[in-house]
Amino acid sequence: MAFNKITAEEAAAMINHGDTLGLSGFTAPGTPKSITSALAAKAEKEHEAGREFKVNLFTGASTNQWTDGALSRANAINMRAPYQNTPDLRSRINSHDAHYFDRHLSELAQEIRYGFYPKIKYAIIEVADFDEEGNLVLGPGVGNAPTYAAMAEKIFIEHNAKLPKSIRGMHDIVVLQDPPYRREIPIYSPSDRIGSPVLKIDPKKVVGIVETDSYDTVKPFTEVDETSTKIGNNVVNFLLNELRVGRIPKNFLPLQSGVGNVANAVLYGLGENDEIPPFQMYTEVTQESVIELMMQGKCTFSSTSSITVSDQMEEKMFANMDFFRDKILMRPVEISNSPEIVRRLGVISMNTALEADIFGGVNSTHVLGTRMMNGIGGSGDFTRNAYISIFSCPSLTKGGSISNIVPMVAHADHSEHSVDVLITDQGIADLRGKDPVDRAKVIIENCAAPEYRELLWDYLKLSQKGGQTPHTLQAAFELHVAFNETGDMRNANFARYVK
Ligand code: 0RQ
Repeated sequence: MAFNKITAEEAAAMINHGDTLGLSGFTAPGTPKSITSALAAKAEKEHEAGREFKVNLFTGASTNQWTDGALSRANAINMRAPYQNTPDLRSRINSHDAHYFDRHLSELAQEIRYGFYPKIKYAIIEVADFDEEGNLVLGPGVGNAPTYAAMAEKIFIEHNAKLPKSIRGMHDIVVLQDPPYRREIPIYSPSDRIGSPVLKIDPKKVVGIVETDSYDTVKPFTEVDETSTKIGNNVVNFLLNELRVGRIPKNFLPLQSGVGNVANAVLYGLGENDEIPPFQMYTEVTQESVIELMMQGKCTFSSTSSITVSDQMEEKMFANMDFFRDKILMRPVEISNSPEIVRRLGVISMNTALEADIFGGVNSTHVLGTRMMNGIGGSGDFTRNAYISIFSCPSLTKGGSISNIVPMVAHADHSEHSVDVLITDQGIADLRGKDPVDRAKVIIENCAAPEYRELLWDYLKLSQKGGQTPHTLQAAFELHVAFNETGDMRNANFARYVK
């Protein structure tokens, strides 16, 4: 059965207002590039003609400029899950044009199968290769592609000429059985394979295949700044100490790492340290620093849902697939982020907070408590189940007018029950085994910036009669209120609450 070759515009013409789309990929890699931009152009025309046009969009995580970027500029997104990081979509979400629900990444696929959300009309799957029996070789990002392909009424394929056929063998594709038939996931080491190298789809569902030819345009890596280097060094020192005293086994444990500057600084720091043995990753995103550590022999394996690297690095990797084929396995996000596996393997999680409170609560998502930044992503999947869960962030933001250590987080993503260690450029707060007041003392002393320590001590003193977790509720957001009113948290004043 030969698939119909169609243009992106022909595909977009078939998609109607109100349809629900499920896209392959995880971050930019593996995400379709052409049908979504044609759809954005169609939406703009529909809007000019005075007609409503929006689609529901389900992905693996964040996407690319041709998807969240183009569709949100065209105001063509209605429902959106589970994660995003695009400025245009962020504005649409915060102005309620797009209805975003921010989910733990490991959970969305099963919830789609459970029937919690609208039915997927079209899956759009990017491939490196395919045959007409419906065996698809995915690109450098999987996300929820297997579930979307299985649940969708119809499928569009985007065949990207930039992707080498030799990527075949780097995927481990499986769709879990749902309760009451779910069994254990038989992964006992990051490199264990449990599925197929190809995504098998029903060829009868394929409406058409669109040819594309583009890298993922992930921003090239920027130099690690001074604050990130300090945070990175503190994380490395913490892990080294755990290793020395035997709380981390001698051959180390698999690592999960968030993305961005701090994550890169940590990974480079681990790479440079001779006392840290070569390690494996069980993570959701494999970024540039990990690839470099692989080439140096310091990272020996990465289980992931995507390879998120710059175009230059993609080109280098694609020319060298034989080297990487036995070092990376890309999985659906319900496996890469599976709580069961994270707990079993003893994964050490390392994620970034926007702000943390003096008791160990973490806000990963909402700037000053109300404006969505990106989403919880996989941070909860890993944090809640980690062997040791680490959160890090700079102690200060916006030139010191914001302290990232506050009395009470203005939005709670990770509670103190899940956060083991908090690390900033100032130092390390090991929260394990400490009651709330002792956590507060170590966080204020070791993690807050010096210019905020007095204020935070003032808050703790003010609240000392306030129960096991001593808060003064009317003053808990004094720092946030001071920022909103004066543009600087340093103008907070707890004296006015003293009776
Ligand atoms: O604002 O863009 O205006 O400069 O927030 O902050 O310091 O650039 O931090 O890029 O490392 O992102 C938590 C958002 C950190 C990210 C978060 C302002 C700051 C800046 C961004 P500007 P930075 P990073 C793996 C795991 C959740 C998902 C996750 C994230 C902007 O790590 O999305 O962990 N995490 N996934 O100025 C007000 C504060 C602030 C603040 C920073 N306290 N108050 N603004 N900012 N702190 C990946 C996946 O799941 C796919």
